[in-house]
Amino acid sequence: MTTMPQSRVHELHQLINQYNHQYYVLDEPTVPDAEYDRLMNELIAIEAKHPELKSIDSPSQKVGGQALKSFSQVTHQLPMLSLDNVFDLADFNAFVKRNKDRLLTSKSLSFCAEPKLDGLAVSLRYEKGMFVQAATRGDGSVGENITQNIRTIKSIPLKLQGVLGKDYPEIVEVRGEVFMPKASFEQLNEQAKKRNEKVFANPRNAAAGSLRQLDSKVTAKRNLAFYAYGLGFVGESITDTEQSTDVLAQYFSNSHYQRLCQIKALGLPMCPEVRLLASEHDCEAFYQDILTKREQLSYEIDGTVLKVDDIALQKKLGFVARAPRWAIAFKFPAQEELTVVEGVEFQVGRTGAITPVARLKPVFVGGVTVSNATLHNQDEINRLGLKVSDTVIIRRAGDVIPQIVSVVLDKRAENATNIVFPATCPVCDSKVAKAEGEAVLRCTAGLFCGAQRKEAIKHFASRKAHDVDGLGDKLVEQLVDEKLISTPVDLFSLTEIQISTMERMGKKSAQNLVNGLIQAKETTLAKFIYGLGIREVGEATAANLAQHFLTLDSLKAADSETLQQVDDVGVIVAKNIVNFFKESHNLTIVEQLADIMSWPEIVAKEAGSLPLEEQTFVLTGTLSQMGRNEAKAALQLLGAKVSGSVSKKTHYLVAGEKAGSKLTKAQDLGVKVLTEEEMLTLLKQHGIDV
Ligand code: 5U1
Repeated sequence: MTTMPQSRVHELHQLINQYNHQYYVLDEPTVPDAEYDRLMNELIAIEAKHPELKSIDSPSQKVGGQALKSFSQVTHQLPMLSLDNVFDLADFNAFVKRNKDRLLTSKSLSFCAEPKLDGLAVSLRYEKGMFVQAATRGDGSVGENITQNIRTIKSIPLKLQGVLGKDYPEIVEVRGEVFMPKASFEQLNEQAKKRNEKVFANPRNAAAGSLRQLDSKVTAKRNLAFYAYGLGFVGESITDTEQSTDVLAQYFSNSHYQRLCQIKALGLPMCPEVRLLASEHDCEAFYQDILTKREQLSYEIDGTVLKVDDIALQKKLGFVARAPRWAIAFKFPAQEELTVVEGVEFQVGRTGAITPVARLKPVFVGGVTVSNATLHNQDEINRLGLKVSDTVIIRRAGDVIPQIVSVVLDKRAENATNIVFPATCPVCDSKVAKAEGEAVLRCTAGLFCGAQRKEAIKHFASRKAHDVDGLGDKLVEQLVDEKLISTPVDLFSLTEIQISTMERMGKKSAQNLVNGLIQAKETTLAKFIYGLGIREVGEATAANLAQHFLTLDSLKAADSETLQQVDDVGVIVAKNIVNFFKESHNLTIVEQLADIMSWPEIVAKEAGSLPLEEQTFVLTGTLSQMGRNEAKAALQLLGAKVSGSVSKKTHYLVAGEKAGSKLTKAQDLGVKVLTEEEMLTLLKQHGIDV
């Protein structure tokens, strides 16, 4: 029996709407993406063949339609309000006191507490349950008609759930925030960078840019999301113009929190972090809790919103200018600030990379004072269009290193000067060069360059390499400057007397260092390889190389093809390894070190003998009981592959604290997520006790 196209279209509407609702509103996807795509493609194909079956509420309408010439204007039936801000507890308490005084009460107030999303406020209008119009806030009275664009947002239903006249009246306006999830923002900017296009400074700008598209097909590709935060105009009949309190009371609860739950039941997404708090005394804990979770959330927020929950009290409290008296935004400390680039210095790293570093007028941002920011390379400077003396937006979020987001061109000083890269190495004056296809300029002198020599020795002595006790960065710098050492080999002939002549080095610390060096002589082949500091050979790659080649001699002799048989080693890493061992002075150092140091013989593993073989792990977030690299090495010891990015091939994501976009992606792909504890248990089960 063949199904009639009409009934199949009906069936597809129901299925796709149901899957959208499960995915976006309930956060419980029930079918894989591929199945969803198949159904959507089937619907699009039927509609193309039978245009008469294409209705305004078809889920296929979410792919965008005809481009507009301009946005028309929409007058809001009820004004779209904004919020007053507070930044500390004293001001929040003053807000509560003002409200209690006004209400002539000393009783506690219950609050609806919400994260404050960093997006754009919009008003969505449903008539007889059908989505008919969406508008931006604009000036609060008149906004722009962005209906076509909002239609493309997958989580916004084109039809309300429930029964007209029972669950909702003829007119329902829902207000909320359109935003771009962090992962989508990062992906969008990655693509823009690859195409040499302008990147967005933050998810809010990306969301705004995506909503202001006249061509809704562009918006449809942007993966925007929406969380409702309240009701706008609600009317019994399409012709109603005045807000009736009776209609509101007939259909909706007298608690703001419950109203949000009702909006959710109508099919619109509600932020899962929203809470009903019994008293104003719980608001600070909510603020702190959300602040702690901030980095882990898949969307950007800049504070919390606290609303007197009782609608009757809201009505009594009323409004001042454009903001309600009954709600306040309790904002987090700013993560973005303005400052001035006072100069640019160039640092030379271990691999000779010359990195421009902006010296900033010190500024307090994200909870700390920032006075430097890396500019990465020439491409980044070009992308920013940065000059010395420019006013810039600096961003510091969580533990991430501060970044210059953009230049404020309106504030450009007349004396702003171009940033010029040095023609020779700023440390050793040797030639500098840029390898083909690389954005980084490098000093070509290798270990003849003082800066590279220092960095190479610091790397050799670092915790993840030979962990030389008592040899800090400052001491390495002094020893090199005093010409007592120029390669890691020289470390092993330092005497206590020589060491004790260095600043702040007494007899005891000199003895400690000599002992530390004696201990460092006993190592493993993996650490030995890692300690050489070959470009892009990290701990994991070094461990894989050791396990594959078993001896230093076979690694030294390996050609590019052989090297590429090793996990994690691609063309570039293989080339770096071959080039490293081609350099005669590198070879001399490696041979001298190999004479001084020793490591146990490695026994070749039998295929299939390791418990986590064929299992791919990704580690993300901060692990509290061990470093990420330690965890990686432990998993690799059990045969696991540890990759840097989540894909369909990932078996497990280990999510530490403040896990971000990788966690979201893993959840989207249905990858199993392990906590740090679960990973430790797994390691323990296989004999690795941390
Ligand atoms: N989460 C949230 N954001 N936000 C913004 N709630 C909320 N409420 C708002 C606004 C402007 O206004 C209502 C208090 C009317």
